[in-house]
Amino acid sequence: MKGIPYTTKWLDFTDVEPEIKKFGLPPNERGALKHTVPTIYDPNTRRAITEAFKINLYLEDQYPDTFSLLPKGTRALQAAFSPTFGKLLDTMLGSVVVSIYNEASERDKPHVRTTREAWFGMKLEDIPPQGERLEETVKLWEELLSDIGNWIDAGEPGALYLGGDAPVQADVDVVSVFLFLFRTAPKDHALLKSLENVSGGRWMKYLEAFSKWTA
Ligand SMILES: N[C@@H](CCC(=O)N[C@@H](CS)C(=O)NCC(=O)O)C(=O)O
Repeated sequence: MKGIPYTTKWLDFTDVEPEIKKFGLPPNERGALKHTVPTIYDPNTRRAITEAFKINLYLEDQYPDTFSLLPKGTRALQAAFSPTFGKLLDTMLGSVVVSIYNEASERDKPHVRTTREAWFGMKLEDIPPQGERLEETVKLWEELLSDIGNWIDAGEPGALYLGGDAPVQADVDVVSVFLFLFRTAPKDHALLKSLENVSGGRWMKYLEAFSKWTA
């Protein structure tokens, strides 16, 4: 989105920790995992930076003339949005873990199973919500979507994004959760259907607006 040239090195889950450790980075400040992707290495400064938000701050500081996702004056409110992003992600995560496990390489499967079972405190196959738990999940998901939609509407008239007529980091957080869900959830999953149908399909338009970056 910032127009900075980059290449991606894709890693198996099993290789994430040992590969990231090679940069001599300290363990993550947040989350259950010590070393994670995304991590970047910037050959211009010979610096490695890990954790999404820190990477974003680094890129803002290092490349100030590029498109900004954290414009000055929006940072406090974007920080206030962060717990909503966490809830949105947590609400959908349980619905996709089995698909991720199924898609993982044979080499990765034990790692994916062990870490996810430890996080959720249950057997992998029991994690995806069903029945009453699924209904509660959909309700929470729709409440979060409704809050986010109302906040967008409370901005400039006709605004498409939380950032107004251009996306900010909070929008990237939201659309990333949607893409994660689309790419990993079973095609007929209730969360996907609700994303497609609530609020007159506004979230499909939102995804479409991002397609120039996400295609
Ligand atoms: N706090 C980190 C969390 C990143 C994270 O959880 N990354 C996951 C993939 S999205 C990961 O590297 N997982 C490796 C694993 O599951 O072993 C951040 O904000 O970047």
